[in-house]
Amino acid sequence: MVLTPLLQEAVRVLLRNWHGYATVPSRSLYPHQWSWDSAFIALGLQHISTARAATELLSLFSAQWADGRIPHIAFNPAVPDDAYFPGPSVWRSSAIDGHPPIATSGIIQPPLHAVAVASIVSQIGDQGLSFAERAYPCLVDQNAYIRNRRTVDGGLAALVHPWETGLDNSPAWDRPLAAVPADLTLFETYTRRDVAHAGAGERPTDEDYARYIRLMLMYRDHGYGDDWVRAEAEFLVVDPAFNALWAWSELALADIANRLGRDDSEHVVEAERITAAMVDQLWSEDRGLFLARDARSGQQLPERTVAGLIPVMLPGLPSKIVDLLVATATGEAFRVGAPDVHGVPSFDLTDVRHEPRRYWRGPSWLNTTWLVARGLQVHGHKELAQRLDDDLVGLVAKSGFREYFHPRTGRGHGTRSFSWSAALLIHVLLDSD
Ligand code: 2M8
Repeated sequence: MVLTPLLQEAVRVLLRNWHGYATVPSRSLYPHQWSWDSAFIALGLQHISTARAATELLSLFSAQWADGRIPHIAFNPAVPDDAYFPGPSVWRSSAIDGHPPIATSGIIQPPLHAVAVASIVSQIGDQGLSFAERAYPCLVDQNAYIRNRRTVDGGLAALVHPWETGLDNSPAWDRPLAAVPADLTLFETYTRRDVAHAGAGERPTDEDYARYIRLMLMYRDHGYGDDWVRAEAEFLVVDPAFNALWAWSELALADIANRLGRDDSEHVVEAERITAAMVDQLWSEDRGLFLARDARSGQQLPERTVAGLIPVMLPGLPSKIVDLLVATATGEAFRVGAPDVHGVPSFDLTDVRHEPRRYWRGPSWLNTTWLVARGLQVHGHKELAQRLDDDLVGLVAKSGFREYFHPRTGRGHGTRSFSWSAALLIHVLLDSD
């Protein structure tokens, strides 16, 4: 296969960020293994080496807790404790019964891993079955943890920390976070490391960080207990993107079960159940997309964010909802497909809080752009999906493998040589599905 210079550079980014058994999102800003990053990374890695893509995911699964949770960070023991904040000495996972052999965080991230495993298994064919046999029980336990330990009334999963959503400082979390005290004296004890690697104007604020640290310390000090957190946490939200990815992962599990000659029916039923609950509880006809919900107050959170478009990937959605989602995606809030907008902006372009350079408050990210594109494809909107794939390639061609991009100018922001930007470029250009 002849690789274009852009593909060659993407491969180089992934090779440089590989640390022996997994890939760091970025050598400087994120020097450990992150959960949902590894799923995106494996989708790209499989085109370079299916064995390496399988190793990426199996490494993460070796950090799974006895209760089934796959932690959002698996720390690399070779990296100094203070290279990333909060590091292993702050999370203290080794104090927990059933902790894995390496240090980890104690929260989770969106469960995209079954989708990555199913993709790799279909690429390898029958020789992939031994990988599928190893991965399947880990994935089943991951989803059982979400269902048994994280659902709230109505049966959808609730998240206990903005980091669990993956869209950390999304404006959708502003209201629920307002109930969490921001104690800036924390920074007399702790030092943020992120702002040494990316501009402070492109990262969450100190107030946000103080709240993030308070929430993690409280969960930690209650033994990462889910009965406590669902009853007492200061932050508890139901996120449409997380729940959609959970349903999608059940569909991927059905696919894997089929290949392994097992009964797939419980996965199919679970995907249908989650989809129906989302339509019932998170769909907003008025706003034309899915909205997050504050599980403590029961209030819908009105912000239009990319997380509300991501459920378009669910094949079981009523066609009227799909039509409205497409109208919202192409309308004034996101302007998908317009000549002067690149990718899917993470937040409503018309909202006064839109910040085109600040992290999850406006920039276009390649992972969420890719997810929306896949959803559009599922429902036959091939041209729009292709336009987003072209945007993804165009953003990298113009600005490099940046973490996120200004939605109007296409300029790159955040860290450089970012792994999922490289992996998804490879996947979009080389995937034959
Ligand atoms: C960002 O989140 C981490 C905390 O998990 C951070 O800001 O330090 C988010 O973009 C998240 O979605 C991503 O998984 C992580 C690593 O790329 O970085």
